[in-house]
Amino acid sequence: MNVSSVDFSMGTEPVLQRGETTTSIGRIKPELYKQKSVDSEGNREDDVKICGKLHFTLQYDYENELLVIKIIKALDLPAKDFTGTSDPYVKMYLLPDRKKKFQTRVHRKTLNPLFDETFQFPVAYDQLSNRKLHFSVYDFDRFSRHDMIGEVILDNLFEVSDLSREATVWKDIHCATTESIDLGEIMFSLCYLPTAGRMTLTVIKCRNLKAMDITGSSDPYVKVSLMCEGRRLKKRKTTTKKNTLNPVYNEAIIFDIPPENVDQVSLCIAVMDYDRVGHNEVIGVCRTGLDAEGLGRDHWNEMLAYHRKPITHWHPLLELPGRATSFDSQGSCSSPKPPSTP
Ligand SMILES: [Ca+2]
Ligand SMILES: [Ca+2]
Repeated sequence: MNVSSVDFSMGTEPVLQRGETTTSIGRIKPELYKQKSVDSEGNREDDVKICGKLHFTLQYDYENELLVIKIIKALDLPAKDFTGTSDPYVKMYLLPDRKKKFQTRVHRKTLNPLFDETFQFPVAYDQLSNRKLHFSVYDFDRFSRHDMIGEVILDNLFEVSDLSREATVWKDIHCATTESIDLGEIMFSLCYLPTAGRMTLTVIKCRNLKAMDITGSSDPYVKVSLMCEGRRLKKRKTTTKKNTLNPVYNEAIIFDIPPENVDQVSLCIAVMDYDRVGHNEVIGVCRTGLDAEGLGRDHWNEMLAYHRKPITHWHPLLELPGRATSFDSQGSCSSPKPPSTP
């Protein structure tokens, strides 16, 4: 298809068609999504499964005001790939700040990776007691979403020592659960009216969004792009909700898409953090359309199968694909073995 010849003649009302919203909201099926915060709060401790161990050291550099973390290795990770192995790497935050993130190189085909990498978080000593160290262990996959294997959270940085000397730490890795989706989730409905050639996406709400600001919160808005063969045809956004990780929108976004074009387009949905100063940043993205993966594709198909009915689902937010690509192209995956350490 020749993209430039497509004329989708988009609707001009970007947000909040009152009638639309009410209809969409009225038809949310509770069985399609679970209120996790309610269901799983009580017995969380008992439910924690262990999937390996993480070995690292901690030390505070008083002179330069840096928390120095050396990730040494992980042991006994679970296999995430068909080959019976995994391609692990570790991501790290010093919560509540999530703008600064470090990650190790990827180690191919091993369940006992030797990382041996050192990272430094700039932080004043008197702030350390307010911060938590968060490690998440991932399995790299070249062609799909990277699976989260598990996580380690160090609530109290002084748990092991006063950090004036290098402290060695071994921690159990807690298996990833739906609670550990680390960028958050978005709920939206899709509804297609073939006779009118109109698609309505209603952004309902988000939950457990990643905090992007030093306050431990974000100022989220949702940007929706109508894509066709890699090109953005149209862009719409919701209002911004200040200082929240669980924003509620209930805002409808309408695209005019003739039935003959519905197979050629997809939607890229990005949850963004608004910043008064500097660039707004992407918290996470998800896609829906025939060429999307998994739930993104299923949701689109469901919309096409049930015309005129708003179909609602929660979607996990993923990292911007560009980041995974750039980190792949650094060559971190090309060597089959980690560099030998003397
Ligand atoms: Ca893998
Ligand atoms: Ca912000």
